[in-house]
Amino acid sequence: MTAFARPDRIRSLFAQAMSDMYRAEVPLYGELMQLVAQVNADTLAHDAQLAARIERNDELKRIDLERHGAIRVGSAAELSMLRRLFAVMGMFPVGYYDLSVAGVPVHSTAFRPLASASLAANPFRVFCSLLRLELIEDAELRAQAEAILARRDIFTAGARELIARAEAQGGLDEADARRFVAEALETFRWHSDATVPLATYRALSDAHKLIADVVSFHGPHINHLTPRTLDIDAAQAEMLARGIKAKAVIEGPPPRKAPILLRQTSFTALNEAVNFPAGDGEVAAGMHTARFGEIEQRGLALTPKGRALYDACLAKVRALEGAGSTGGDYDAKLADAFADFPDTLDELRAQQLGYFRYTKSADGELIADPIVYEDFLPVSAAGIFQSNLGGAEQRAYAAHDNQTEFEAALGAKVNDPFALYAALERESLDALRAD
Ligand code: OOG
Ligand code: NI
Repeated sequence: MTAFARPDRIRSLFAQAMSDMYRAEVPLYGELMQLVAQVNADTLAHDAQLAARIERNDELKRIDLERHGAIRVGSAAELSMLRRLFAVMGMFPVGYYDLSVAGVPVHSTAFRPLASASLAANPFRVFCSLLRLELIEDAELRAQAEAILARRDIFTAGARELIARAEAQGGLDEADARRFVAEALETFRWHSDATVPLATYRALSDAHKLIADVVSFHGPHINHLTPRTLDIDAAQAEMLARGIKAKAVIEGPPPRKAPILLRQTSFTALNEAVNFPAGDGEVAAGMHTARFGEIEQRGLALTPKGRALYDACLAKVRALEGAGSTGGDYDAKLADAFADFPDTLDELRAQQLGYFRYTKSADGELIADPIVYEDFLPVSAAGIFQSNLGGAEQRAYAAHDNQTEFEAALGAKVNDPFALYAALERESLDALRAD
């Protein structure tokens, strides 16, 4: 019997293929990658403590690698097939995100590795959103969107075959794994030819730009890839210095001595030429904005208690701002709102606000390192969505979260992120006791 390729390896091959494809399609993204690598090298050169921690936690080799990408799909059939596709690469749904509260008609999960060894091998994950067609008010337009989506197949025949084989055999051999990566990649490719006439695109776009993005194309083009930076303020400044049009503000918590959760910023989506079918083999020229680049800085994963404090602090700023993070003196208000959030690792740990990984140094001293947050933040995600849909795009939806319906579409329950972090912490303690 030939041995199966490890899912971690298939994910690495896939992440590399995605990165190469996206760099070729969106050259500005290649520049962003270089910029981040430079900022990370500078940061590590100036912060010996951080460098030691990163080395200790086995993160050094993968530091400038892509952390995540994002796609948006239109139907339960597409979402559940994606779940099966990602499982081949050791990526499983974690978390439920309701973005309708922030004016984006989708709900989402993130497919990612779960075990610490897998995260260390390759951390790549994909934020995946499902369009909530029920939020299209116009019944006729809703039916039309549904019919258009029902006609497309976003997976190649080869991908479907290899997914079924992986499930039946319990894995793929090396040759099949390579074929699988090539076939899976096709689902994420950009298509400059739309599947709907310009008038339909416009009608969908008027309902919400995101609806047009999901419904009008052959597949769910990857809309961004995101490397991890160790200093997002430096990276943002460098983006602006290079004339890259960065988002007005950084999403997430304010700058801190002890980073928590996730801070993110992006460069504005490209305005790209699209051909719309116009009958008799003719095409009409139009434009679409979908694809952008993003960077993120990750910090301590918070416990439910820490997360509740984070949400309360963020809510204070959003109450002041109305719509949210749009610029002005947002940074000062954000810093104010988080003034009472403990900002040393010792305090965060003493108050049980975050999860830690415990090890012992050579001379027997207990070391508590922050466990890195591997997931997403719904308010930040909505901010990223909005800034890349032309800024003003926002609707008030009366919807509420519907995890049950999302999981029915997915064909599985999503993993609870808190339980995963708690398990990582416990694992480290168990390993210490076993010594
Ligand atoms: C996804 C936006 C969410 C993030 O990093 O929070 C996201 C999208 O625009 O499809 O990627
Ligand atoms: Ni993102």
